[in-house]
Amino acid sequence: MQITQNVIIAGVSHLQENFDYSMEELVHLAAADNLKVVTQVRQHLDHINNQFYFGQGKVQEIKHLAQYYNVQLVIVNDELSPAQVRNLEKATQLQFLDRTELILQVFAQRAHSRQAQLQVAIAQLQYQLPRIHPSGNPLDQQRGHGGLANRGAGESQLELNRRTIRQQINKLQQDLRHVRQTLNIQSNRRQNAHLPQVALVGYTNAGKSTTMNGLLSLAKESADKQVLVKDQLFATLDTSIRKISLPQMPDFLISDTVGFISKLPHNLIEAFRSTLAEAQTADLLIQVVDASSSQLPQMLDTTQQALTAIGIHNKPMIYAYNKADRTTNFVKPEIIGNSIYYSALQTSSLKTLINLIYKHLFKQYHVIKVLIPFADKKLHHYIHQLTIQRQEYTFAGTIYQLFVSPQQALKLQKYQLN
Ligand SMILES: Nc1nc2c(ncn2[C@@H]2O[C@H](COP(=O)(O)OP(=O)(O)OP(=O)(O)O)[C@@H](O)[C@H]2O)c(=O)[nH]1
Ligand SMILES: [Mg+2]
Repeated sequence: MQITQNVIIAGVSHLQENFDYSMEELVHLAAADNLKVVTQVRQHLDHINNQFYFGQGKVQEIKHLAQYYNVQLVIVNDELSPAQVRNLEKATQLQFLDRTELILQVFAQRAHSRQAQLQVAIAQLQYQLPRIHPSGNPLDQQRGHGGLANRGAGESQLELNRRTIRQQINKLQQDLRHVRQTLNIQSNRRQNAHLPQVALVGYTNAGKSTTMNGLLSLAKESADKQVLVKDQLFATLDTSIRKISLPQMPDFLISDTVGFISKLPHNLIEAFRSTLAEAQTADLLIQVVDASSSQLPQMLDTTQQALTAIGIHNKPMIYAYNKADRTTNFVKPEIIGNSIYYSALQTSSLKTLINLIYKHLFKQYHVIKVLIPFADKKLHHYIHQLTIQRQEYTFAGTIYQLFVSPQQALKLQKYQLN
């Protein structure tokens, strides 16, 4: 059973776009970390207070509310400076967690594979590195050096701790490289290196994994190929790659990966760079967006920013506006240019989506007919690696109807019928 701790969330609406939504999102993030929000504190400030982040009066209000609700933990909807955390904790005798740290904790909880665990651990240590302090830091306490009185000794202790953390990061990075070398993902990709690759990307909880599963069931893949779907933030942390094989069409690979969220910690994007590598090498991205969300423009923006941060520019993209069934008047899927309006829970939607994918991936492909003499075994073998739509035996040999790329067509030019 999960243990739930009660918390207060607090935010300053200073120049923060979509403040209300980001506070709502913070409630979900807290829930994802088994924390229950009992009340919210909001403040409008023109300037953030350097010392306390909030104004002094608000700090006292938080302290009193915490007493009233019997709460020990406050989550702040922003990244705080190490000094702000210290000052807030000293002034209130409460514990403060910022949004970045909360996201890191959620990731740490969700990380099941060794790769994800290592990636999160690295991001957490990188986050801690500039934040450790000679007094009151967890490493000091572990070593029994809490609250060093001597300033000189404190500084050297601080350096020692920083060095220890850096060494830990290096060690974890080594382990990570080792884990990646032995990962299935890579061997899967190597085996299928010749296949075109599609990557699902987008905001967390948009329905990427549901879309992946829908496409897999269209391809009649067995249930064990399905990926995890859950109505929670960051259900997926690892990348899964699957092959989609439908009759009479060329195969392609599809990958499902971790989702984005606004103010996703930079360290985390860095740490998850290799998990997101599939998106970098993909021939086509499908950006899944929750069409039923009032925050749609911000979600598109956040995804765009995250893609830019991992160095993805100008990649062909299908905008997949999912959960259309939750919007009014939705009956069937609709394609407008590079966008599809659909529901990942509806078979006709998935068929339309897969056709759109084929149109993008195989736009250079066309249908040809070739006549191959029976005796040419090597050529028959080659043809059977291509997409055969029909075949017919005649006295002169086998006639194949093929769906081929320009290069494949060139190889078969002299066997082509009319
Ligand atoms: N009504 C409706 N619900 C959907 C649709 N697609 C997905 N969902 C639900 O939305 C929730 C999130 O779906 P996921 O597929 O796990 O979303 P995701 O984008 O993979 O999320 P993360 O892995 O957490 O980033 C689940 O409860 C799904 O059942 C849809 O078309 N319509
Ligand atoms: Mg998912």
